Order: sequence, then C-alpha cells, then structure tokens
Amino acid sequence: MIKGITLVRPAASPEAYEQLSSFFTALGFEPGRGWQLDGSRGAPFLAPIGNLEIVEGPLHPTAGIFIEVTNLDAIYDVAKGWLAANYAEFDLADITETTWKSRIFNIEPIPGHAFAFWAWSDPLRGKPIAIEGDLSAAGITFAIVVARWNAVITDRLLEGALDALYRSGASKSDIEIVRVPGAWEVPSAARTLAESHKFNAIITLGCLIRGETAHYEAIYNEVSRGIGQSQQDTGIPHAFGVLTCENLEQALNRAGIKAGNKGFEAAVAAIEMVSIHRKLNASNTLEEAPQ
Ligand code: DLZ
Repeated sequence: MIKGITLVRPAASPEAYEQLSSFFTALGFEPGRGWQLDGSRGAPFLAPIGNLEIVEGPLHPTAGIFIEVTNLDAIYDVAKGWLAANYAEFDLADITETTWKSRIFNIEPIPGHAFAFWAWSDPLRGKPIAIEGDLSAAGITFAIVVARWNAVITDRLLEGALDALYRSGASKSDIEIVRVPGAWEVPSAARTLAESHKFNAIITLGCLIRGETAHYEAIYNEVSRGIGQSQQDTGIPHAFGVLTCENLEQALNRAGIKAGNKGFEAAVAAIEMVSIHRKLNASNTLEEAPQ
C-alpha cells in the first residue's frame, strides 16, 4: 500500500536550513516531526494531499515543487512579507494566469530553492467534497485499553494497534497502555482515561468468544454500550476494537491471521477521528468568528 510521498530538499548550510524552515512556517505549513541523526537533521512540513505527477511536453518554468493553496492572494502577501523581513531588496513577480484555469506565482525564498504556489481560478474546482480525517498520528495522544482475557488474541490486537500508531508517526511517549482483566472492565477504564483529558483518543481492545462465554450477549451489550456512552459523554473518540467471535479460529483470523488485524483498524479509526474532530472544530470556529 502506498502511504505518502516525501520531497527532500537538501539545504546547503545551517542558515539555508533555518531560512527555509522559517519561510514554510510563516506560510502556515503544519510542521511534522523533525529529526536529528549523525550530523544530519530534517524539518518536515506537511500538506494534506500530495501526489507524484509525470508530465510530458513543455514544463512550467519553475521548480518541480507546486504547492496548491486555497487563498493564493493571502499566501502571496505572507510570502512577500517574509521576503521583506529577510532581505533589504528582493524580486517577487506578480501572480499570473496559467493556461490551465488557475493562477500562480513563483518564489525563490533562498537562491536555488524555487517554489510555485497556485490555486484554481474557479474556487469550487479541486475542492474536496467531504471533510475527511488525515492519517497522521504525530502530536496525538492515545490511551489503549486492552483486556487480558483471551490474551493470545488481545496481545495481537495490541501489536496491530501499536504498529498502526507508530507507522503513522505517533510517539512512544504519547501512548499509554492500560491492561484490564476482561472485556467487562474495558468501558470503565476507557471512561476514566477519557475523563482525565490527557488523551485525544481512546482505543479499546478485547475479545469475547461466544463458545466459551455463557453470558456472552450480556457482556457484549454492556461493553459496547459503555464504550459508546463514554465516547458520547466525553466527546473524545473511542475506537472499538472488541472482537465478538463464535470461536477461537474466528478470533485468530480477525487478529491478524486471515482477515486483517482489528487492533490495527481500530487505531487507524482513532487517528482519523481525532483529525476529523479537529477539522470540524476548526470549521465551526471559523463559521462563528465575527466577519
Ligand atoms: C468471565 C469472562 C468470560 C466467561 N469470558 C470472557 C471473554 O470471552 N472475554 C473477555 O474479555 N472476558 C471474559 N470474561 C471476563 C469478564 O470480562 C470480566 O473480566 C470478569 O467477569 C470479571 O469482572
């Protein structure tokens, strides 16, 4: 599965590194998790959508980096302000029309690093038709509640959940794992963690097997109700990773043997829901803001 694309721009000096970082921060890019290793360092800047485009025929005169924005004039003003703050003299060409129904401007914040910023002229063109969550877990805090009952299954669910979180950029220090005796205890631990407001999302993991649990229905109903209620009452996303299976074979299949790993899926859902909550809250705030 292709997950993302990273364009690497080597900075020729520490000053170039700092200046480019300052430029992209000023433009409102979301910073990613930086790194430092063996004399190298990296400062990632995240964009919600990326793609790799193969082009034949004449190319636009700038660099290969095209950054699509929603409000080109605002970005132009910020970019111009950044140049003015960093250089006594600078050259910034006006925004121009392209042949592909959009507007564009080129900028070289430091020599050798050229970027093109552009936006569709038709404001509805290229706009996503739905709000969707991003799958970056960087900067998100998670609590995972995992039942010890049927540990052969729940350990695999936990492994799957951690795999999803780490591969999506979560930090070890942002993940709290809480083990409870059985599925029955999952909702109360989940609720306590949610009410602590230390976590952006709760991931619940457990496994109920009908063949071995006479009061399976009673436990299942209460567990799902309790987790749902904690989510509703606290407003914090709770991902549901409690398996309800007919037998052990079915449980193993859902814990990574054949039918995916439901722990992994629950963790991905948690990441996505945190992002959706943030986007919905941001758009509500914008709508409520005075004009
Ligand atoms: C008691 C019990 C039974 C019979 N089966 C399961 C199960 O399949 N999965 C599970 O997670 N927990 C089970 N439990 C334990 C209860 O969830 C609970 O931990 C105990 O009843 C103690 O409150």
